[in-house]
Parts: sequence; C-alpha cells; structure tokens
Amino acid sequence: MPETRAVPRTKLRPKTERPKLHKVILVNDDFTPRDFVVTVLKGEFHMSEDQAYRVMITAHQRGVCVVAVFTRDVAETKATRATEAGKAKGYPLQFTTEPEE
Ligand code: TYC
Repeated sequence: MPETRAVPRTKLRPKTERPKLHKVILVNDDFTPRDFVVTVLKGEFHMSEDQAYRVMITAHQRGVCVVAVFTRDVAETKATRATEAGKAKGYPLQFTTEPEE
C-alpha cells in the first residue's frame, strides 16, 4: 500500500501585516514663495527641481498635493521638519499626513 503523507509539505505561513502607508500632503497658502516651497521639497523629500516644481504648482492650483507615501513615523517626521523649515522663515507653509485607504 502506498505510504500516505499526513503532514503538509508546505509550511503554513501566517499572513504578515504590511504597515499602513501614510501620505505627506503639501497645503497651499497665499504667502510662502514658490521658490521656497520647491527648495523645501528638494531638501526634505529628495526631489529633482522638476518634480518639486510640479508638486508645488499642483498644490498652488488645486489647494493640496500628495508629496509621497511613507510609514507613519517617517511621514510624520518629514511633514514636521518641512513645516518647521517654513516656520523658521516666518512662512505659514503646511505639510500634513493622512493614512492611505
Ligand atoms: N501660493 C504660493 C504663492 O503664490 C506658493 C505656494 C505653493 C505656497 C504651494 C504653498 O503649498 C504651497 N506664492
């Protein structure tokens, strides 16, 4: 009689939860100079001049623009640092975070 195998050969792998990603959102205002917004985007989010300009102008025209997504801690740290960079110059520049759906 052929041997029957009682134990599954593949290990059952418990589903590992991926950490939820959080968006960093750039918010438009009427006071922060465009060039300054571009400089902050390049410095804090490692964007090229071109990418940074596009994100800045999208926020300028539509009110907000998603900059990038990160784990929660990284998103919050970057949003805080970028907002502080504006505050240090007396600008009301705001970066917020929001969990991805
Ligand atoms: N609206 C600003 C201006 O006209 C520029 C600006 C763009 C500010 C995007 C903030 O998130 C922003 N000087």
